[in-house]
Amino acid sequence: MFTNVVVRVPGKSLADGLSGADLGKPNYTNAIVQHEYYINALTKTGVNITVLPPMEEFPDSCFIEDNALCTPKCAIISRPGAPTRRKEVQSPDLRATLEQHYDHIEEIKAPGTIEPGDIMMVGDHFYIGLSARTNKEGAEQMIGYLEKYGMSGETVTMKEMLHLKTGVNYLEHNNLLISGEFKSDPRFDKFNKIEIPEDEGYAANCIWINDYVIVPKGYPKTKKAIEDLGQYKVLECDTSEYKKVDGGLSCLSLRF
Ligand code: CIR
Repeated sequence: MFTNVVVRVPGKSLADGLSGADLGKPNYTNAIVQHEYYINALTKTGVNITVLPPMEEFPDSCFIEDNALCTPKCAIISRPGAPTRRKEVQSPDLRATLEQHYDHIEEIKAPGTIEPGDIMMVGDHFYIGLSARTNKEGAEQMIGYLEKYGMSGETVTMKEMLHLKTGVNYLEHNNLLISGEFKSDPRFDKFNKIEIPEDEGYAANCIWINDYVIVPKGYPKTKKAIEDLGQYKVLECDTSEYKKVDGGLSCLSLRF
């Protein structure tokens, strides 16, 4: 059960966000409309939403998921691996917002790097992808903090995807959306795996919030597969402007 969500409105600089996609630059006006729609969808799930203002100096700062891991027991401020994103986490409004909700706030320190897009929560266990953004030192520090508060973590080797949750996302009830390189990883065999077809790979990044699942708009096979599980209320959200800078539904919020 999540009670809180934090989002950050994109700035006009979103057009300069990091991107490995070949889809052109995001349109700011459309991005704002899609962001408002995202907030509306979140509102339907019954959570309290904190909306933080844009930070023009950081083009990728609307992808606030990468700024902190918010667990039921503590928050851990990250240290992004992308140099242009490293100082996002120093914004006073991020810390102030976390302090409103948490007695315990920890921080990842150099030389560790970690972006929580690489972290998937399954109960009190956390899978941490070792990606181009998250290094072993960052993952080890994170696991140390998780263990300090009675939780656990393990690392997942990755080769292709930007973040772990680019390709694998837990929808509670033992259901796991899984795509690409993770399909053959035996560590995920214990889950009810919903394999995302290659042509809908982007839709592996859906979010579960209180038995709602938000699915990116335009991926009918994935939407149907989730609806067919019969366990969720499914909402669609258009994130096409964010896709242009490698962002998806989970990246756009902290949920706790
Ligand atoms: C980046 O490359 O950092 C951003 N353009 C996209 C971040 C996506 N975040 C996420 O998957 N958690």
